[in-house]
Amino acid sequence: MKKIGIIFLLLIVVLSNGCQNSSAPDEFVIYFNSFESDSDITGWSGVTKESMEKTACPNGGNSSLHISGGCIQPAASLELSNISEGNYKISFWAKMGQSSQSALIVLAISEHSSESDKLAIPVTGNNWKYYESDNRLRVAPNQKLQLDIFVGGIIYADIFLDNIVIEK
Ligand SMILES: [Ca+2]
Repeated sequence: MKKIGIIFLLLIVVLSNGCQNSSAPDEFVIYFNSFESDSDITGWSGVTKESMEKTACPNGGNSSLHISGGCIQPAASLELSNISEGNYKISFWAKMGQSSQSALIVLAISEHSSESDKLAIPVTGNNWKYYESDNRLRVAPNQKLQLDIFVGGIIYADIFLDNIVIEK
């Protein structure tokens, strides 16, 4: 019985060490949105409660954000303040309303237009697909992040977005 007890204790030590290692991630999520309730559009401009649609990406709950546009300005935007300095990346699920359409999802430093200060991810196709930025965006102290959804140019287009994650 004693041996079993010691083995059991060793097992607990090994398991708890493993837990300690995995509970110290160097990345953390600063923004997540699956657009499941009316309050999820808080902070967004160009978006209303009617922008929520009852379609979702895999493991994305029941609804998503549906944005349409036909303008070269962003159809919808979100500004994030109180961002600590660091390197940020973005991921999300998206699909276009029609297969011929496309959109551009841009994560940028607010009030900045330099190409190096943004992550731009083109979205194509009308099936749900996972998108992730290849690079990270460097945010200096006191800078704000802005997420812009460009959809449609001269021609009208619409996009569905779900499970947006911005992480450091
Ligand atoms: Ca959702």
